[in-house]
Amino acid sequence: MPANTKVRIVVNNQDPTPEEFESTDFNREKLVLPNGSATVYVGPLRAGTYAFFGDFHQDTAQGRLIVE
Ligand SMILES: [Cu+2]
Repeated sequence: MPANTKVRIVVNNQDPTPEEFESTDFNREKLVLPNGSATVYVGPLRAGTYAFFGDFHQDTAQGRLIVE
């Protein structure tokens, strides 16, 4: 995503169990219902790489947000 810009991210949960979209790097936490979606506003952020994860499935649900 672009640096120094506020961005709207839509998180889709494509299975029948709840998940929580979470990042300590950019300080967000939002429940995503089974087969549902949630809107998260992120930024403005400086250029860099920011980690996020699914709090209920941290063994596999890991991602990186690249800001440039
Ligand atoms: Cu959490």
